[in-house]
Amino acid sequence: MVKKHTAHQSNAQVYGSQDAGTSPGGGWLALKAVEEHMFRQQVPFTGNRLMLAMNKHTGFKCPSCAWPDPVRPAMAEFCENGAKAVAWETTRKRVRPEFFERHTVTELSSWSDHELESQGRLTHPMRYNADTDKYEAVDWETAFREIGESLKSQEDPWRVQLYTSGHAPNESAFMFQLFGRMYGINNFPDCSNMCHETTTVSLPESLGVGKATTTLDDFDHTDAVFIFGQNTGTNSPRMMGNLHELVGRGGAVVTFNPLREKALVRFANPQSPMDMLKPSGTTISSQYHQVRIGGDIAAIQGMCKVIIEADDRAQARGEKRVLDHEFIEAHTHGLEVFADHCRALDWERIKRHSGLTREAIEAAAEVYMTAERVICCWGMGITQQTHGGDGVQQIVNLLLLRGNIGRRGTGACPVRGHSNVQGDRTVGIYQKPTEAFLSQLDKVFDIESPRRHGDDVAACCESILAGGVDTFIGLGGNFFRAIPDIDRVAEKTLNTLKMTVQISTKLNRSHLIHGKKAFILPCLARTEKDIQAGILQTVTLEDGMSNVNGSTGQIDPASPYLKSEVAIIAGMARATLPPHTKVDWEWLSEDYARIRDRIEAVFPDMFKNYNDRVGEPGGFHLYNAARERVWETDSGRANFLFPGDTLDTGMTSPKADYFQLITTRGHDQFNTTVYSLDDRYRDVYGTRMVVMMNPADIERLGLEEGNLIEFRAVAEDGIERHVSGFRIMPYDVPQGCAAAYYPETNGLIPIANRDERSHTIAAKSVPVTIHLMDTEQVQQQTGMLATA
Ligand SMILES: Nc1nc2c(c(=O)[nH]1)N[C@H]1C(S)=C(S)[C@@H](COP(=O)(O)OP(=O)(O)OC[C@H]3O[C@@H](n4cnc5c(=O)[nH]c(N)nc54)[C@H](O)[C@@H]3O)O[C@H]1N2
Ligand SMILES: Nc1nc2c(c(=O)[nH]1)N[C@H]1C(S)=C(S)[C@@H](COP(=O)(O)OP(=O)(O)OC[C@H]3O[C@@H](n4cnc5c(=O)[nH]c(N)nc54)[C@H](O)[C@@H]3O)O[C@H]1N2
Ligand SMILES: [Mo]
Repeated sequence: MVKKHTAHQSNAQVYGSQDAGTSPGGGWLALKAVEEHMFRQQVPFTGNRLMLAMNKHTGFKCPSCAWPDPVRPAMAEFCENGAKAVAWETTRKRVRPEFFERHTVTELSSWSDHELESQGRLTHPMRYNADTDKYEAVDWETAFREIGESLKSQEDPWRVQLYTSGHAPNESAFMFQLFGRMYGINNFPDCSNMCHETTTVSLPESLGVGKATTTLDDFDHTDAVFIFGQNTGTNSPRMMGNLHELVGRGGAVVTFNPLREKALVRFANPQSPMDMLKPSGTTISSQYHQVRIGGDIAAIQGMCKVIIEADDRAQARGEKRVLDHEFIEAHTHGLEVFADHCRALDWERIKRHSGLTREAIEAAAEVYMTAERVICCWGMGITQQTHGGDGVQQIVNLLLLRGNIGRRGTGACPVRGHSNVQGDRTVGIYQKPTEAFLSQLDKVFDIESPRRHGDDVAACCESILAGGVDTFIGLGGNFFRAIPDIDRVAEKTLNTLKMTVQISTKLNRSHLIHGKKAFILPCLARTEKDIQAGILQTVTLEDGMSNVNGSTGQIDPASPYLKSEVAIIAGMARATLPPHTKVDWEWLSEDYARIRDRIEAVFPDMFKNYNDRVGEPGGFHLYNAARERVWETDSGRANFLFPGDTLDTGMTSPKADYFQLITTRGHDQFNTTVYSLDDRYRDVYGTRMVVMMNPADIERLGLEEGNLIEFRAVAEDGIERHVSGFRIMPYDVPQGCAAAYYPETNGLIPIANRDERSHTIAAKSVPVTIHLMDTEQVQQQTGMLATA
């Protein structure tokens, strides 16, 4: 157990900040929000009944985040934001062909993302007509035939891009990659390239695996959880239950985040009657460190310095050592070099780059040293950084110091985003496939997959800009809203792409940023019954801790004209690939168990007895070598890694003339899907056009609360990027840092602003300057807002 330490005893110790509002995260407001969102989507009754089937063995998996379910779920195993996602998906509202008759694409382009998606579910396949500038209904066979003809006429297949959003289950993702490889490409940009790709690339260098080494059981047995750059209360609210429980049994939560995220400060668990009676909920973070943007590397190395020096002292005095030397000797490589680097670090530099005091870093290190078992979690605050991979590897270094990997109650826990983003990669959505995978795929299907590596999101965007893309097919998601440099890429897409195809459930921006030919192919959603050849189908998903589970839709489809993702991919593949190929797409799509058999054939160890095991309650867990202390790295050991000049994190000092901007999610959104304009956890209501700034910075720039400002990106490529109309909101954020919402700010982010190794877009440190809008601009803007 954790020894009592001062920070912990004082209940909540906050470094560098005043207190955050009085209402906790969660609580009655969370229950009220669930009701409201269901009511707005006109699903009060079916919604409630449906919710009981969520995350249950025979039910459907939540369409929201990738946090795992307990093996024995509660009566109602869902959270506020999962309920919002279900309400949004099961809405009674519909976008029928008549809707498109009434609105041209040009007109729809002036609508906000919220307005577009809130029209409801798509009902018919649609084809763009350039003469009328409208989408018109088309039958499925015609759509498939024309898509097939267009793909067949493509001289260079590499000018085609196949995008996957992490919502797609294993079965669709596997079919999609098979289609792409048989077509002859490895261009598989996916949402992960904007998300945890940083982890996928850097974690294996350290540990040999790219996935979490934890399971939920470890959360039940840990003493302390460190959370770096992950907004738990909004983005994986069910994890709040695990943190709440940990705090209840005397464990510690230590948070590093420039913003004081409300639920990580205090939380009232809606599943706990005791909590709901307390006006302020339960204190979650015993320490909350408001690190500067990109300052985690410095903060963690500072902690490592404290821990290593404490170990040096213990050695000198002949006392019990602080580091787990037994583990280090048996399992790791590179400690000495790393330890020397940390010992030599200068506190002034650590403080300047982390934005934290030495006392704060020492207090965090104290919790780490006294806890027997520690888990470290991280999210987009770490991965979406120009030195994101280094950040991930410093977290691993911290864990390795005391053998906090591969032991019950410990581990590295990247908190993944989309509900199947991890599974999509597992089954082959990858632009850099290994030879082992390709040769097995080729053997199973008797095909010849291309070996040349393909494009990720950054490369795909650059290729569009360079005129290198003719066709874009999106399996879910909202590519043309989620990407960086959105304005430039959109303009080029509209002018140069020959065809865009979007497989979607709801109307979004990516339908409006289209090629000369364009199709919207509406698909079944996860909550809906997917019946093929008379049989109700189950799909499978891998959560963020490698548990593979089945998901079976429960309600009738939003429209009789919808097809499943699998059937749509099969339809396109049949129409595109030569008829003599050996894959019987129709046969596969008639029974998804056949697809799972093929997945098992390609990955015989990982997916052994796939169809049998997926029927078991709780599904099955995929083997994770690092969890077993087997290190599949070049050195055959877990590596302590750090960059040469570690603390050069691209941080500006508070006096420098530009800011680092965080682009982040509000509480009422799922990525580019905006449920409402409120962000209850940050006290923002009725608008998303705000910039959160430190009061001293506002004053320094001669600005005032409520002023309308323009962001201008700072970039070396000489291209001007700006977005305007954001109101200044004084906020508890370190100086030199600012925060605004994604995707409203995506036009500001240069594609080159990305993690060096993985190319993950650095959406959490966008260099910008902030300017007061002049009267003319304000008039234009408010005019625009009034008409929008
Ligand atoms: N309800 C809901 N759930 C979701 C999503 C959603 O949009 N809505 N999206 C899903 C997806 S795809 C993903 S990837 C996840 C995203 O979940 P998160 O990883 O939580 O992503 P963000 O909301 O972008 O917030 C990142 C956090 O990092 C902090 N941060 C920014 N810069 C830094 C830094 O330099 N250091 C540190 N330590 N912190 C920093 C921000 O203040 C913020 O609290 O959630 C998933 N779940
Ligand atoms: N500036 C900035 N940019 C970012 C981020 C950031 O933090 N800041 N975050 C990045 C991250 S982490 C991610 S993951 C990406 C997200 O990028 P995407 O995954 O591309 O975007 P989403 O907003 O999740 O996609 C929403 C759309 O998915 C479709 N959809 C919903 N359910 C289904 C379904 O069951 N099947 C199909 N076929 N379609 C469905 C709907 O039409 C909906 O409009 O954005 C990235 N972009
Ligand atoms: Mo994500």
